Amino acid sequence: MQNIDTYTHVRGESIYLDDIPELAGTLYAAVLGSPMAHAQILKLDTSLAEKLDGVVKVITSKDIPGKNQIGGAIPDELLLAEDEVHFEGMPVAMVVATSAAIAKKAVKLIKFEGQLLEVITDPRVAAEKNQLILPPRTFSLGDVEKAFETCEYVIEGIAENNGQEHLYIETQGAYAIPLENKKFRVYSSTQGPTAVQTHMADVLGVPMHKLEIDVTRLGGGFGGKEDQATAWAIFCALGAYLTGKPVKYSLDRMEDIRMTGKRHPYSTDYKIGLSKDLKILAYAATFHQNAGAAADLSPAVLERTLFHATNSYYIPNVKVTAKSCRTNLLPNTAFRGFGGPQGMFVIECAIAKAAESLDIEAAEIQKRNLLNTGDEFPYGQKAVSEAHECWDAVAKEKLTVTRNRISDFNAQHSLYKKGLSMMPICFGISFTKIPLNQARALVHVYLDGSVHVSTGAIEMGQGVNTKIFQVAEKIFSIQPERITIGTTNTYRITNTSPSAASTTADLNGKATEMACMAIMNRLREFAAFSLDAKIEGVAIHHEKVWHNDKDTGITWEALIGKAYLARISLSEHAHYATPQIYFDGKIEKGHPFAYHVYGTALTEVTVDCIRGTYEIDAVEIVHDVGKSMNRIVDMGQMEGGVVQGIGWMTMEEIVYDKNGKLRSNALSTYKVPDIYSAPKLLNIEFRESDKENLAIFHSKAVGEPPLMYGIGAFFALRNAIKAFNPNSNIGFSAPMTPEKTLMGLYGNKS
Ligand code: LUZ
Ligand code: MOS
Repeated sequence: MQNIDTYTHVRGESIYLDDIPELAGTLYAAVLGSPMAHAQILKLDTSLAEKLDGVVKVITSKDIPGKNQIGGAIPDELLLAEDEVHFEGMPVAMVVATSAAIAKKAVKLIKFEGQLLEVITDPRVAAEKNQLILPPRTFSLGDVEKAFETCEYVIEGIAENNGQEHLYIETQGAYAIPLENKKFRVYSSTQGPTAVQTHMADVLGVPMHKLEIDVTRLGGGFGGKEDQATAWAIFCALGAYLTGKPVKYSLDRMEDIRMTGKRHPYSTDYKIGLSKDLKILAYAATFHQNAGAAADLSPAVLERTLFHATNSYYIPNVKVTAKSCRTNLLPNTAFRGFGGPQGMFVIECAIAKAAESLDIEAAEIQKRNLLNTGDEFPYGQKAVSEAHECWDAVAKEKLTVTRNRISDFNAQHSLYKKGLSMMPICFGISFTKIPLNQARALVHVYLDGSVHVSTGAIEMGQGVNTKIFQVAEKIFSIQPERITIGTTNTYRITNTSPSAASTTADLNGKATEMACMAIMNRLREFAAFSLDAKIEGVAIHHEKVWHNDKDTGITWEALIGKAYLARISLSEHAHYATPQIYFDGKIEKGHPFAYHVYGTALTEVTVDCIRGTYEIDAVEIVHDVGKSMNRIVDMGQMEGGVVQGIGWMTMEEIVYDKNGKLRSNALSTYKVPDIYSAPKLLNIEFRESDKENLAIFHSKAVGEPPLMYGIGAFFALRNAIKAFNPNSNIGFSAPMTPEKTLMGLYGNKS
């Protein structure tokens, strides 16, 4: 089944925030971001801006009716600066005007003067100064110190990864409409309507029930709108509250890049110990997460780094510690993988370095240490593993052939070199914060037999509404034309978890399944009663009521009509909470994930050894899907994820200067993969399995896991560089840009 949005997408009829018709009298907002990364505010003069024709109001922290606070887990984030600014781009004041152009012009007329304070951009410096968001956390298994003593080989090093700009096609934005009695309806491009509603209630000083947040769909989120859509929605609501007029703010691309957080850069020390037969006996790492200037989701991201620190490997002795370090950069936030990719990158660096020092292929170490079913993760959960199956499927078909072809090629070419890498993945599915693993669905059947489904799921291009649609279609067994998926609305579905953690289809799909089942059970009971038949013999499918497999002549529509007259409820609100999961933070052990997703990618690259440029020739993947409920949607998620991961690992480079100024603040200075830099061949094989799992219709979550295949590109490039210059001094610092590649081709170890 194709994505249910296909028809309106290709016709340009799909509704995004900017497509919502505006009411007469709508005003437009723009925000002044701090020009300094860390400063005491000496002067904030808005008088010139206020005088500009068309400006209705200039708003500062003093105008906030409720609390000036939008922090999530930790209340450390102001909506508008008061005495100090902590990062460049931090909102300082907001203008509301009769046009967006006037609002932007007025922002430039606000005078900001500050006394510069010390700017910290490096997480290690922050850690030395004890600028931590929370105390460090450690996961451990076995006894690493003792285990290192017994290791034949012990290798240490440093790994660094950079951040990543989300670059959702639709920028952040919102549209707030004031209603009667201090009620507001707010359209927001958010992954988390409840986060918007909660913090908006605090800032406006009104209860949550006054706030209706409504979302039709997003033009992408990737985590960037899990927490960080909130501020923009509140700015609009605040403007609406203070002016009594509808207020809209749709950020332009540069505002968005300059004022919103990104993936977390990390700097990590690692140590890995192997036995003579290449078993990894011990692994230790200390992660320094660059959180930026506020906590945002950093503690949760940090936690997932620890959960995925051993990737797809069983290691009996592990000690991994992570520090969330406060710096004067944009507050970093959720991004597809949510700290998992950062953790997995480091263990792959450790394995690659060990392999290089032993003069073997990394794959020799990787394959000997893959998880088996029953192996324990450092956090206590036991694996139900597909790691070997996926690895073997790729290795058997492709590894030897590719390796041989590459060595022939490299022998014949002196100025082009190829490299390959294997990248196994293992990603845990569930919010690591256990209470978030719940969802609700509200299903209505109308008198004509048509169906409306509401859930807490946000459609952001990932196809979740298509999967929810399939659930309703399958349970009711009715024609697709009869079903509509509604907007995500806080008046229909309350207290939603953000659409995140790859869990959206599972959580909201299961709630939908439950609601539809409840209605169907009532209908079946009613049909049996009307037919004076035993319920066991009665079935409803293909728009008909059947008795002992014989058509009774009662159609779906007739059944619904009769059920209504008999006063049977045709609506249901269902609640789903993932069973079996728990986690004890005191001992850092538990069973936090409903299940894991596995897979392996083989990546092949060619480096131009004069220019340092490169091509990704091929990525061959075998991916564990459970039982895919929608191949097209799943394939789309996988292809997008792989390419986004490759971008993070190769060409996307976020650059701040020493003063905390973002230099890569536009698409002229920040490069994401386009069709030319995408892999020439991207081959994804679905590996289906009959094992039980907690996924919706056994179709495993597919949102985040494929991103981590992109890590393989980094190591394939590294191997190509080493093929040209075995003595290269290339480090473990991602992204592997063409500049770094060129330096690596010609820089030698001393
Ligand atoms: N968001 C979140 C996430 O709040 N908790 C998580 O565990 C998570 N994991 C992945 C992506 N977003
Ligand atoms: Mo996400 S990183 O699942 O919002």
